[in-house]
Amino acid sequence: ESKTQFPDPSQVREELIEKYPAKVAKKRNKSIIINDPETVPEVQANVRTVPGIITQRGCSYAGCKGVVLGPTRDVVNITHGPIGCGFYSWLTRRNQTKPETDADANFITYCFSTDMQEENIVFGGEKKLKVAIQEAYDLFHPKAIAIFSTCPVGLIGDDVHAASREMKEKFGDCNVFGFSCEGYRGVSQSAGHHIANNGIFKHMVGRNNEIKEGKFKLNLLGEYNIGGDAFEIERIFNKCGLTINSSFSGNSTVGQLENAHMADLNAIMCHRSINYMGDMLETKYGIPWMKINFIGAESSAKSLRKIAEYFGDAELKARVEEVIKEEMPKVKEVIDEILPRTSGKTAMLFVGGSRAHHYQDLFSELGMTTVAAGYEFAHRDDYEGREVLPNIKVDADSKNIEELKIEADPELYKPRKTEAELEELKAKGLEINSYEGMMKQMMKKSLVVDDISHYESEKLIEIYKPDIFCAGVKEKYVVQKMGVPLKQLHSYDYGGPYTGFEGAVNFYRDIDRMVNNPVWKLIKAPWQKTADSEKESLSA
Ligand code: CFM
Repeated sequence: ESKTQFPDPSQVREELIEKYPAKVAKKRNKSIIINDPETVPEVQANVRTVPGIITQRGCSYAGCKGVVLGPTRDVVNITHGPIGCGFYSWLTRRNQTKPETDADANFITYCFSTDMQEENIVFGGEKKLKVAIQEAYDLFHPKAIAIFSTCPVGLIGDDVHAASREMKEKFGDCNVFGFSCEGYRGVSQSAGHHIANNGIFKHMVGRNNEIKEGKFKLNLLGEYNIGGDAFEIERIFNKCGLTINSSFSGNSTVGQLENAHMADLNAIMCHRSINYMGDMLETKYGIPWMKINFIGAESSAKSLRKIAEYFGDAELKARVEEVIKEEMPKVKEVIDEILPRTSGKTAMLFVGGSRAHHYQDLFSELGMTTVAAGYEFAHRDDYEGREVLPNIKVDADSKNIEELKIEADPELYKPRKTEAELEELKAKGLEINSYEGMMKQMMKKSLVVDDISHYESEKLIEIYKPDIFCAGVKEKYVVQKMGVPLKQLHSYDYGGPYTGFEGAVNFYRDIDRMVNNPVWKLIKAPWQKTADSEKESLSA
């Protein structure tokens, strides 16, 4: 059945915060926003979760080691800490990689950790760390070894940077560097992204000046190849004649990251996790960045056109149009089949720092409405837009450039476009060095909730009874016991890819199977049980 009447959002907000103590209610009120795409309201984001609230968030270590560095296959990533952090970040993100030859290094399937014991906590763990680095070097002779600090490392004061420097000097042919990404830093995994970006920029980018073949070279930023997403983008790029110079960091190699400064454009998928890299590459080397989105068939077509417009080459533009024409019919065919069954249904998306936005495109292609959405750890610019909407303050850590003392490199700085050319592209509606954000694209009066709590998600489900809820594995089974299917947008529930044209088809089919599965109607949600027992007691 199609839903056209939605609950009154201000009443919903009241209900969500009514059980909280006054101080908590006041704070949460600033993160629960009624959307207006015309004049996007301010959202409180990237602030500390109130202790005691069950949040969906992860930690700084997860953002640094798991998210940004994790997908690079030929770097040995050593977790310095007790074994749990290493173990639980061992391939659980489903980031895939494809070595070009059998001889190419691939350490992704390994889990490296110093496995700190009580003794190391009491007497210090640096010695054990250096032994671990030596062991990794002797066994694998990798191009690079990265060290990731877990919470106790910061508490006891092990200097992972000094240990890394010492070992790097000793080896001579292996780049060793550390990250102070203790889980408690910042308020979420977002701090870890920032730390990772700074470290990669400092220790890797610019070490390899190789000029790759290809007329249109771009870096794919913020695409991590979850469920093979980057493979589908690569397939499409190859057809169009676009070359991925380096990928941050799905299906990437050390060599690629070191070569990032040789591209002509940074195409950013996930702005939240990698915007720092975009800014730094622009400042130091003159490479502009552009927001793209390959989640959704229409969005993929739009993104390809944006990229072609940026390069401004007639042949490329023609080829892009050909590819779109070739790819769209199979997408259209599936949409035509599925749309009558999905149209009018509703979705809620609470995930990460970019997918809660991007996946709305796929749902709207299925004729479904997003009634509420929010990020776990994004910043205001991911909601409200960055540099495109008037009167909205940018909080995209532009300070970062000054703090790291990043200036144009006199040898390698080469503006890829003149100021006039950039202005011209902007006039054509291309988002150059800017991002519109989630709210501009969401329905008026939809709810936007930052860092949603477990309690709030249950309440929202009770009030809206959405046809599908999108979050992660921690939420999945609780939500499904309420009679609502949950699609994992982090791991894709073992599915994917969901990018590009073939990915869109995969997603349509998966969602059709979920929202039209009769099994959900056989489950009684808690509120249905109460309603029934009340009815019974009334009639008794
Ligand atoms: Fe970017 Fe990501 Fe996301 Fe993210 Fe993540 Fe992820 Fe995510 Mo999970 S980098 S912000 S820290 S798109 S791991 S691949 S799915 S929360 S929405």
